[in-house]
Amino acid sequence: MKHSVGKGEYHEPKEWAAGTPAVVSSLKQVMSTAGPLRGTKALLKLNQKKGFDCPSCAWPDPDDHRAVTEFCENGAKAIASEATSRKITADFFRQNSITSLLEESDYWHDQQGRLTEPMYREAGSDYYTPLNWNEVFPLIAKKLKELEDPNEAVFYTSGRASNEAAFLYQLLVRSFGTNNLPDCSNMCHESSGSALNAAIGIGKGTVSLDDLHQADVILSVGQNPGTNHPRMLSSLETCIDNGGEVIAINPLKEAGLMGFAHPQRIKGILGKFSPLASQYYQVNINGDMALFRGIAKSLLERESQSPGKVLDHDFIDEHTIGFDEYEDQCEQSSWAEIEKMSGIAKEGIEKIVDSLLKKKRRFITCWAMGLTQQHNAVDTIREVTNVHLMLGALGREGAGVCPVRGHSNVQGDRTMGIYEKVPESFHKALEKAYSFSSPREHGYDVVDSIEAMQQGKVKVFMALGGNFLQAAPDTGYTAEALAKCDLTIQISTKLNRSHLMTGKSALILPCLGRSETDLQASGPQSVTCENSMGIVHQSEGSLKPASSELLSEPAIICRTAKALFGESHHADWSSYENNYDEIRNVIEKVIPGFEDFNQRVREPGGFYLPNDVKNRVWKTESGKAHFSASVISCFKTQRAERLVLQTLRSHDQYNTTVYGLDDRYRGVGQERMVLFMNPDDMKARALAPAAKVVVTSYWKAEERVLSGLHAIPYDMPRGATAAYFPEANVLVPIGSTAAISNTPTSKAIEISVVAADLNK
Ligand SMILES: Nc1nc2c(c(=O)[nH]1)N[C@H]1C(S)=C(S)[C@@H](COP(=O)(O)OP(=O)(O)OC[C@H]3O[C@@H](n4cnc5c(=O)[nH]c(N)nc54)[C@H](O)[C@@H]3O)O[C@H]1N2
Ligand SMILES: Nc1nc2c(c(=O)[nH]1)N[C@H]1C(S)=C(S)[C@@H](COP(=O)(O)OP(=O)(O)OC[C@H]3O[C@@H](n4cnc5c(=O)[nH]c(N)nc54)[C@H](O)[C@@H]3O)O[C@H]1N2
Ligand SMILES: [Mo]
Repeated sequence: MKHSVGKGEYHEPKEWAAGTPAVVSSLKQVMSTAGPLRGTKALLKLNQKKGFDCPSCAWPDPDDHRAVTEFCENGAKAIASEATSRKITADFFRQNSITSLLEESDYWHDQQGRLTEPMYREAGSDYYTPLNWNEVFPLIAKKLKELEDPNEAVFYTSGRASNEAAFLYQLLVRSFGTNNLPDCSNMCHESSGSALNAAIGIGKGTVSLDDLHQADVILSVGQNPGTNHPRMLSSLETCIDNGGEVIAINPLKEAGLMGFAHPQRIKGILGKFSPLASQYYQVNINGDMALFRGIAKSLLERESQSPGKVLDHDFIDEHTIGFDEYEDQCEQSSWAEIEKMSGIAKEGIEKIVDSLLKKKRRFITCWAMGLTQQHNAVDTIREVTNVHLMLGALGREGAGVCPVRGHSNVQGDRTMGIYEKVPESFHKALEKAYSFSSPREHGYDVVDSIEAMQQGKVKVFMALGGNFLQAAPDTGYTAEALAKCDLTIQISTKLNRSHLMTGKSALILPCLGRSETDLQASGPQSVTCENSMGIVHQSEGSLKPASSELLSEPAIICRTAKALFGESHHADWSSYENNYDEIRNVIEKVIPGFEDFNQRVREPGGFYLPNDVKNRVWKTESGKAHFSASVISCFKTQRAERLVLQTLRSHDQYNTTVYGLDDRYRGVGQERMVLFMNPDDMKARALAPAAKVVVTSYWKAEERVLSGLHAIPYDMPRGATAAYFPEANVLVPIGSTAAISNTPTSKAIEISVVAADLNK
């Protein structure tokens, strides 16, 4: 049954993902935006061994085979958005003032097409006017040179930048004298990096696709793969075909975790789906640490009943420290507390443990933003790791931890040194390759950058991709912060709100996308990326660039550097711009694991970076893996009657880029201003289905308000609510960040909800 909500409608959510509807939806999008010729050409090159890397998610390609259609619905949509035949020219900016563009939606912005020429907003003007590239770089250099201190500039990166662009960018920034290199990771998997580095000595996942296929159990926790990593569904299906089991832990029943119709198999095309998760636990928001503590407690109880038979004592003795403290901590956590925090009964937790112990104890935990964007995210991920350590489920076939990355090269950007606090070894290696002294003072992350801008400490803000304003928490506060900068510079492919809420003056520098031919003095260039599983591979675009004015990201960085540092500098920027092999030659010198980079990356499929955990080598201070003995916690509202809001992605968006207004799997069409609520929570507030509501968020003594959302009933735990990112970002308090990682807590915000007519 369909019901209206706002300008759209909602109905029962779906119980399986992909299949023919996914193919139809993606083809429709590609044909209507990129057109049949450009669109088909793009799709045929997507994720092929001699093609370009999908700019959507970081899920790996199969090692052994590539189907002609090695893409998913959402990859196709990402390509359609990039390869669109629509264009934004100088005329567009002549006709539309910045104020008028701000009135339009994010969806409308994306629909306008590709940016095609550099544009400048002079201080005091409400319009962008064209600026020749020859004037762009001296202008940036002048502004940077005028700063009293290099730390007055901030250089943001979004995770689509290639390894080559990222390496050059951090070299430019460190040569200039600062570590102010915030990135989207600060809002994304920073908590995973912080937790895993401390626990096992590497901030990345430890498994390959083969491991997922061999696992007895895959736990999918706090992620929505049907929308955000659709190609992961075929790995889940393969695991099940091989006799494995998938267990889902998520407050929402996500279609892509319940069933999958493989769009490349006859069965799937006919709409027959395979069930995926055999157990589904609708955990409370942020109840995961308690749930994993419950798993650990059950393992310990079973061990005491059958000593020596449950835990992997050899592994614990040889490879770990801190087990005794952890055991004590587990004893102190009561079942009552565990059940209350997680919202899952002991019987459910026991059932998970039965599955973990059933076969060879090969299990993999996959997670994404449901775990990382929480106050206790680092503790939670350490708790997950504790369970792996108890069963020795790390560094062996079919077992390990798998933070499922977001942006297609967000992991690679970190490997390349996009990090506000790179380790000393990185600075030393950089100094060995170039005669300069790399600055050691830690830089600002995303939240620190916003605070520094608010305090007037930042004069120039440059962004290599992304949409800082809409991605960051507390939209109003971030907008004010950006407005305090003298100059904001956005290197972008598509128009977004960060081009419109700017510093006093602003530059838009349009660049090539992944799918386009990148022609430099030495010929066509390829770049490289690292996926979620540490495989470095090549990506070469082949579409005609959207405009002859576009420069590549490496070219923009090299020309900025030349204007800033002059021709004689410790780095040979011209050679890097002319031939990206030269960039790879220096990456090889600076970053471990890239030996014979140019040669190895040209082999089909690329190469794996070394991952010591796979060999049970722990690069921690002690040389062992570390248990973490924290008191269990769960986000609690200050007032009992308040609710917890998580902000999440719909099916028709890529982060802040809104491709369409539907969220097909959750049954919502043509309306994004919705608030998913438990039906009883709606009744308790006398909210009729689709009622217009006013939401207030609370942080310490601060309040933030968003009106215009419509509440709809949804199957989720009492007390939990959900709304879409980025519309709901105005409610995410700037001060509310995860301990240690400083990641905004976009999945746990205290709110109250009242009917809009009551609020008058
Ligand atoms: N098509 C598409 N693909 C994408 C993206 C996109 O926007 N569109 N974004 C990319 C990026 S950068 C990233 S980081 C990833 C994001 O991938 P996800 O992390 O899957 O993205 P979210 O929509 O934030 O979904 C969070 C999931 O966590 C669940 N969740 C929320 N709170 C909790 C909790 O407390 N516990 C548990 N167990 N679950 C919880 C939500 O119900 C939801 O299913 O996807 C990447 N891929
Ligand atoms: N409330 C809330 N906030 C969140 C999240 C959440 O779940 N809830 N998720 C967080 C997460 S996980 C992330 S990763 C961040 C994402 O933060 P960002 O990475 O900053 O945002 P994106 O929306 O991915 O950036 C889209 C823009 O990138 C540009 N772009 C696209 N392709 C290219 C390219 O090839 N080169 C260049 N130079 N530019 C390009 C386009 O202009 C486009 O408008 O948002 C975070 N914010
Ligand atoms: Mo992300």
